Amino acid sequence: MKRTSSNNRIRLAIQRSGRLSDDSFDLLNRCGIKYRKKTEQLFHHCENFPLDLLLVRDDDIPQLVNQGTCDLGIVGTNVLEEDTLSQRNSKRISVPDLIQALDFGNCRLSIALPNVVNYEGLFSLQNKRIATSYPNILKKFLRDNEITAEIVTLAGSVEIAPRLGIADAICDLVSTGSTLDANNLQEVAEVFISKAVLIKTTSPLNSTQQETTDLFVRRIAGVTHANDSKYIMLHAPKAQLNDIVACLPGAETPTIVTLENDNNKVGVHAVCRESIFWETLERLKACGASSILVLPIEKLLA
Ligand code: PRT
Ligand code: ZN
Repeated sequence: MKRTSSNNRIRLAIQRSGRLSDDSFDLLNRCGIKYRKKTEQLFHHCENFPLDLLLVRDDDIPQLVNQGTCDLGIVGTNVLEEDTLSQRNSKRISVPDLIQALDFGNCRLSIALPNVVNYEGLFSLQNKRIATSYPNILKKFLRDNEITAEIVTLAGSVEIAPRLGIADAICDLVSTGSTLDANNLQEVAEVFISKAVLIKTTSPLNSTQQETTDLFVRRIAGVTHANDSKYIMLHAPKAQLNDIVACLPGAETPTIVTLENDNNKVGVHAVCRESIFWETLERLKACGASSILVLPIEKLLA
């Protein structure tokens, strides 16, 4: 799978099947990239963009990007951090560049104890056995917090380790917390906050590949920012315009338009880069805004 120098296409590694797969494919769709999806195939040629997809296990993605087999990869920062820390241990220093945070894969790596155990702070973990699939992140956390504990490394099903008697605590990924609840575990300490990111190889790309990469990253940034952003339109009394504009969360300079037949009010149109909650709308209304309309944005090219 090593690339040839005449190959001007770029290669992106994504998770074949798992929690990041659907969102990764959805991101490509949102970027307007078309490919023919054949379930059993690990290599996909995109039809309308010089990009090839390699479908792999998420744990392999940092290494594939690191060694230049793939130019780009979509992976959780939990996997990236674990890989980076394990490489430091073996004195390999090349780490892929993290180039764009994505809007999915959010979770946290947390320490959890059986509900029946009394937790009084991190020192409660002293000399305990903690099961995890992230031994290097956990080792660093324990070292930073001056806790001595035994790390039991497991490939999966970490949440049942206390019931099996092979660990006193676990350190595992949590998103809703329902797995911990179902296993009578209490979350006691957050070790690492994770989200999906786009990473790029540090191996040199030729100028065509670099241009394609820049274009791809711009598209991803466009749809990712668009997802967070909203377009807001409202009518504002001229006297309250400054107060109303100040209420708009993360807004760039708004467009002010005149209203026919109403000299006392103007129309305000703005892109808001942050979530617009009901509280914001209520505050705008209290400032005198009316006809408030909030619209989703599909694409955004700054
Ligand atoms: O086969 P492959 O190696 O590719 O996949 P995998 O089984 O190693 O990983 P997978 O598909 O489970 O997760 C891929 C990535 O998704 C992770 O590395 C994280 O970056 C991200 N992610 C986000 C999660 C979760 N949320 C998550 N909740 N990964 C795993 N979980 C698991 C967790 O381990 C626990 O078992 O979900 C359970 C907890 O979920 P809640 O909602 O009950 O709290
Ligand atoms: Zn994995």
